[in-house]
Amino acid sequence: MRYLPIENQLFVQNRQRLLPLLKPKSLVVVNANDIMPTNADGTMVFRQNNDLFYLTGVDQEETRLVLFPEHPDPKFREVLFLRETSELIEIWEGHKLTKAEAEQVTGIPQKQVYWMHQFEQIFGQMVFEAEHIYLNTNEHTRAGVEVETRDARYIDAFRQKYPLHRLERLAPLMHYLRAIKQPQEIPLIQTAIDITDKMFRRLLGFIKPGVWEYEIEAEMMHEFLRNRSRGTAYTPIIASGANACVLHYIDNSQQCQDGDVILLDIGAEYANYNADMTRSVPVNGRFTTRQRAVYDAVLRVMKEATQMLRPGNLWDEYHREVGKVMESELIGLGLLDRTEVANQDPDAPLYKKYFMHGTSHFLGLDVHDVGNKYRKMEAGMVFTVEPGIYIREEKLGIRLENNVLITESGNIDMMANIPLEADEIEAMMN
Ligand SMILES: [Mn+2]
Repeated sequence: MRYLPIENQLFVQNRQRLLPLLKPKSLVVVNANDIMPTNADGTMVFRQNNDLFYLTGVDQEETRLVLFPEHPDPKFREVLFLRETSELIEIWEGHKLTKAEAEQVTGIPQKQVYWMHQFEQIFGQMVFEAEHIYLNTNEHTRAGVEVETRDARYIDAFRQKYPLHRLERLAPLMHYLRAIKQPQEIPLIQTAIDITDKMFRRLLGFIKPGVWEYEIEAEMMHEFLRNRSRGTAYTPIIASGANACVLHYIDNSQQCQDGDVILLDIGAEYANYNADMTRSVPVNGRFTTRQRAVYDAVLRVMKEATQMLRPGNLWDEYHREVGKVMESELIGLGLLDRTEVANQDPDAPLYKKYFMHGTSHFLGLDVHDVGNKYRKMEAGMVFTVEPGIYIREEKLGIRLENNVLITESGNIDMMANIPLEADEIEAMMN
């Protein structure tokens, strides 16, 4: 792996934290992701299943974890299955985990690590002792499930073979655990953020009238890759001028014009963890009076929203409160009328014309990380805070986004080091 080794204590603890959430006599099966195809014999870069990674640290395809904490025989309480390597695989694909290495990565004793072709034989000694079988599905609220995952195929195969076992959903338990970041996860997210910081400082010295958005993307990639990152956490948005009003603009194909503001929604990946940053900077190094007014309005909303990310607060209420702050800023900018706002339909507030997305989402192994929005905010949760104002008639879109760790007493801005104030941005560009 490109990233530095992670102490296996994290994965040992994650498995231990799952156990009290299971019903009595439960067995859990978690599968790796597939290597996704492109065309012909082409494949995408492998991306591990985040739940499997969270419970094992194994970053390799064709891996399966089985947990059965109450199995009478201790050697069946944690079992890992790996792809068995061969000379052919060594020559064509390179090194795969040995059992000893798997123990090092996961903390599962190597006598409980098997090759995948032994699965049925070992699993047969486990499954009939279990009452409840927890299997994994993608329960992300925004997932468009078009592809059948390895987990989904496994559920079908399991049902065929063991039709009378009671199936349970693992996903809500994983969402519950993963929402609260463990102390060892914070430095991994922080590393992704620090790499993003380096990248942004580099871009501030590079952006000027005439550069193309894709040239900025190339600079970004250079900085990420030389810092042990696999690359971007998500498809980057590098959107100058009117492009910034297209919320998911990813073409990055236009030339940056003198007088435009460019919106950069870019985050690095590190060790499967993600940063999610947005900055909006003037292409020529100086905001116009109007651009600066909109910039400072977004920044004030961001600062007020950040104050509200604290233990005990509820997601929906938080978003309503941020909406009110945004409303008054939009009135101040002359974009909304005070009387019309007073008479608006509360279910369709007028501010949505200029700020049409949410302010925050969970962040972690997924960029839009798993977590339940009806759960009160708690120490250990990591959120983005990302207000924006998009004025299509002015070809101006400004969004600012930081990543915030909730603590017992409030929160820590994990992006506090990344330039944010307009004066600082301008100084660094000139
Ligand atoms: Mn975001």
